[in-house]
Formats: sequence, structure tokens, C-alpha cells
Amino acid sequence: MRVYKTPEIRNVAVVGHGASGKTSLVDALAFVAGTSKRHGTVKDGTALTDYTADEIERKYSINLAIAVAEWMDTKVNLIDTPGYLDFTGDALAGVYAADSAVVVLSATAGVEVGTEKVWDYCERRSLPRLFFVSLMDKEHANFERVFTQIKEQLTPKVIPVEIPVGEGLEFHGIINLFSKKAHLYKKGTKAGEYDEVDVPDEYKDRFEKYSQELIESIAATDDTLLERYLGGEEIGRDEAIAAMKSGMARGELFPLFCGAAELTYGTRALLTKIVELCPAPTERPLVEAQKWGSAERLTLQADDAGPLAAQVFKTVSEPHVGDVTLFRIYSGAVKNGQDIWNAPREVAEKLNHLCVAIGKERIEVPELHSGDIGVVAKLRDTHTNDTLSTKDKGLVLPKIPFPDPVITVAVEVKQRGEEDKLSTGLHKLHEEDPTFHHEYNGELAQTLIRGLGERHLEIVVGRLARKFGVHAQTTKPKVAYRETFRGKSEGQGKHKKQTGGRGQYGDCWIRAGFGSRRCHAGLACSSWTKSSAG
Ligand SMILES: Nc1nc2c(ncn2[C@@H]2O[C@H](COP(=O)(O)OP(=O)(O)OP(=O)(O)O)[C@@H](O)[C@H]2O)c(=O)[nH]1
Ligand SMILES: [Mg+2]
Repeated sequence: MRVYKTPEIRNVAVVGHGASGKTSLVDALAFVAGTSKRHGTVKDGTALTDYTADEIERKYSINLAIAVAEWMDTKVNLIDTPGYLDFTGDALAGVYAADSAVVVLSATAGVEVGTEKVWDYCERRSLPRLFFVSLMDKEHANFERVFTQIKEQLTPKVIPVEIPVGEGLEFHGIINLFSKKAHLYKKGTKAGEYDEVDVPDEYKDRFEKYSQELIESIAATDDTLLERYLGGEEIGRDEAIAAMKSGMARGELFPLFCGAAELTYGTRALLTKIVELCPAPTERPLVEAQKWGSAERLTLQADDAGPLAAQVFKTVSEPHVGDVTLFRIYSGAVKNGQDIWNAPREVAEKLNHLCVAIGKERIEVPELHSGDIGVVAKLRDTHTNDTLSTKDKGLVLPKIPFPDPVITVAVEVKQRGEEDKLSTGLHKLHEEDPTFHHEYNGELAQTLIRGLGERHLEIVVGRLARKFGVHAQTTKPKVAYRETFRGKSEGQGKHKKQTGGRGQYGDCWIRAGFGSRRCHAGLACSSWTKSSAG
């Protein structure tokens, strides 16, 4: 793969609710572009970005992962993110590393809770966005319904630039409102090829209606265009695209596309529009960094000549490789083998075997330009949310605000003597995944783990076994029982059991609150007694 310069790069987060078709879309885009030689699927466990053992087994994404589509002399870095809320930390990280986003929706399910969540993440970053309604070939697919839901639940500024030809089992083409042509797919199309034909007669009315809406929405974002449009002048395709791009950058327009990623339908048009409408790193707002150890702040832009500032947005630990670090360069450029500096940890690192990632594959590159996304293995002490810079500058970028855990369980080793290994494993897993936390609670005498959901913690326990050889099980955390005695009380309990032998007899007295009006007690649940066998 050749090295791409900053204006030739697009960093696109692919976000959406679980099972909306993101991973299938990313695989199809990389394949159709020719960058990936094989069209993989989630069902077969061959999708480019669902490559870990957990993902292949469960058939959904757990980790953020990168694929590349080289299209129109541009390198599109596609950041596939998980849709399940248990792994939403990675969706957030993907949004932070990107300059734009494709919000994927299922044509049958429409806007779901996960769609609203990622929409909110994109809002926080003011990311230019486009929508892709996938699974148009699935029974009960309904483009119009999804369009209405987006308008009502996410944004009234959504505007279709394509409409489907047929829906569900009848879905076989797309009408492009910019080119005013229909793309009809032949059954068995391998890489999104189509026959380009005039808009079929039965779609003419719909086409006219949507085309008019599209051009009016675009004109409405620019006074000069609006004047010309109202004066009866035709607005050319290139002008319309340029106006749409700047409307998207200001958050005034969100174009809507459709297709069926698994069949590769609609993927070529989407790639072209990603290149034409999504911003290059140079077209995004400037980023502020702090000089470590001082109050000095620097404003950075995606420029090779600027000081190096790259953010680690994901760390994965891979079998036989160790820690693999994914980073996004915000300023400056890097070379293979370069010495770099992690200022807050005061550790010198080296970019040995600098690579770009395409799923699990890593391709070594001589250098990476400003704005690009890179991957490097075996850094010494660099973790998710750290900033990489050079020793003379020592910069720190604002951290990604990962969500706080929402559930807690206790964890214990199955085999005595593995407690130290457990603690090391948990510590490493937290460095990899900042939405996972752990602590030893002395009062309960339990190790507690916290995460974003049951599935999240289940995966953590699985990783403990696979990566660190610690077999652990989860239990309910005990309750630390703390109350203030306000009065005094006493009670007696007797235990008698005739077992056929000598029998059992126990007599227990408890007195509480004597001697002090404010006496705190901490009781373990399993406490018990003084007994005397009869
Ligand atoms: N019929 C049809 N099925 C599809 C299409 N795209 C994806 N699927 C299926 O839909 C399911 C979910 O697809 P994924 O690509 O894994 O969806 P995702 O959004 O990545 O899901 P998460 O990773 O869990 O967030 C899988 O079973 C796919 O085979 C499509 O275009 N048509
Ligand atoms: Mg996925």
C-alpha cells in the first residue's frame, strides 16, 4: 500500500445499533475498493474487522477495528465499532479518532437505542455524518419508514440522495438523485457492479419529488445558491456536492444512502460520496494540546511540519504479539523506527515496524502523515488514552471521556494460589479497556470488577483465561452492612438437630447497642455462633 498524504485521507467511524450491518458494510467497502482481496461475512467468521476469537464465536463486534478502502486515490480509514452498549467505550473511541461518521441503520429495525447513543457521541464531536440504511434486501425492509424515524428521532436535516428500487426480496437497485440515473444490480453481483440505466418510468414521480427536496435542501444552506435556484437557474452536480459538503461540515445537512452491504449493493456510490463529502483531516477544527508539566497550550492542525501529537485510542493484546497500539496522528508525521516520548509516563518508545491495519493484517509502511491512523506493536508502557509526542515538546491531548461502569460483580480464582496472576491480568485488561475497572475491597474481602454490562464482564473473564491463564468465576458482591444502633436489643437463637447419632445443640445470644448510643457494626453475612454440641 502506498503512503497517503494528509489531504488524501478520510477517517470515518462506522457506527450504529448492534446488528445494523456495520461490520458487513466495512468488509464490503474494503472489498469493493479492491484493498481487501476477499469478501468476508460475519456469519462465516471471515469479516475483516470481526477477527478475534470472541467475535468469531459470538458473531458480533466486541472491539473497534480498522479496515482501509483505497478509492479515487484516497485512503479511507474505516473504523468499525461495536453496536452493543456493553462495548460502547469502543464506539466512543472510534468517534473520537474519526473526522466523520457513517451512521448505519437496519432497513427493518430503523432507529434504535444504540443509534441514539452513537448519534449523541457524534454530536459531541460535531462530526459531519451520513446515514446508510442497510439490509434493504431483508424481508419487511422499509426505506420510507426509516427515513421518517431519522427525521423525527435524530435530525430533521436528513436528506436522501438515493432511493431504492424495490424493497425486501424485491430490492435490486438504487436511483442516484445526483446522477439522475438508476443503478440496477444483477443477481450474483460480486463487487457492487451495476447496469446504469435511466430512471424507470414507475419511479419517475418519486424521483422528481426527492430530487426537488434534495436540491432545495442544498440551496437552502447557501444564500447565493438559493437566489440562483429561485431565479430558475440549474445547479450543477459539482456545485451541489461542494455545497452539500460545507452544509455537512456545519451540521446543516445529513445525506441518506441505502443498500445491502452483504450483497455489496450500494457500496460503490457510498465510497464515492465518502471521498467527496467527508472532510480530510485538514478540514476539521484545530485541536488543543497541553505541554506536559506546564500550563502552556498549543493549537494544533493536521500538518506534517507541526509538533508530533498522536493519541492512542485503542490497545489490543494479541496472542503471540502482545500489546498492539492504535493511534491517530493529530499533528506532525512519524517514520518507521522513530523514537517518540510518552510524557506523563516519562517513557521513551520506539515505532518499530510502523504499520497500517486492515483487520488483523498489518502492513508495514515507511512513514505516516499527519491525520493518519497507525498501528504499532510492543510499546513498553503506553496505554489507551495516552499521547505520543517527542521529548523536546512533551505534549498531551485531551483524553477521550470513556463512560463510567454501570455494573459490579465479584470475581474469584477457581484455583488457590492464582490471586497474583488475577490481579496482574485485571490490571492489564484495564489498561487495554478504560471502561473496565477493578479493585480489591478489604471490607468485603472480595475483588470487584466493574463494566458496562454483563456481556462486557463475561468477555473480561474469558480474556483472563485465554490471555493470562487465570481461570476465574464471578459471584455476587457481598453487601457491606453498616447501620447506626439507636437503641438496645438482645435476642437468643437455639439450634437443635437430632441426626441419629449424638445430635446437635446450639444456643446463641446477641446483644446490640449496649454501652453506646452510636455504635457502628460491620457484619459479614455468614456470621455465626457459639455452639455446644450435646
Ligand atoms: N440480508 C442481509 N443481511 C445482512 C446484511 N448486512 C449484514 N447482514 C446480516 O446482519 C447481521 C449483523 O451484521 P453485522 O455486520 O455483524 O452487524 P453489526 O452492525 O456489525 O453488528 P454489531 O457488531 O453487533 O454491532 C449478520 O448476521 C449479517 O450477516 C445485508 O445487507 N443483508
Ligand atoms: Mg460489527
